[in-house]
Amino acid sequence: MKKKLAVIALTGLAIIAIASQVNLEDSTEEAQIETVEEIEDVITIPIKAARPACGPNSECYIPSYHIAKIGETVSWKNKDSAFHSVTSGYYENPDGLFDSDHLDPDEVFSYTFEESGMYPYYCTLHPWMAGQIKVER
Ligand SMILES: [Cu+2]
Repeated sequence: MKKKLAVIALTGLAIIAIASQVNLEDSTEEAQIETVEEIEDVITIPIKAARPACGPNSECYIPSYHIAKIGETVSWKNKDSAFHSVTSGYYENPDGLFDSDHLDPDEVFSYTFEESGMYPYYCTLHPWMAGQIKVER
């Protein structure tokens, strides 16, 4: 009788173990899909971009170099808890093409590039934040 109970208990544990494993795999897959979509569509201003050594590889816009096609709309999302901007030109030398002004946390700025060329941009609040968009035919 004791043996039978033990077998039942073990079977129960095995089912629970299998069930929880399946759940784990499902949620991991979903998380990966979301991450890939975000990287492809949006340039990210990472957490702590307000500090000089921001982001992995010291990138303050991720990616800091992006190649777009003519007519493509590029979006930037501020994932930091501080204000930032996406302003065309170089620090203290804006060229007037586009300017997000101060982006709140989680706010998105988008700009559509109509001509080929190199487009440098920066953050008006943090001199170390800079990126480039290359627009091709
Ligand atoms: Cu900034």
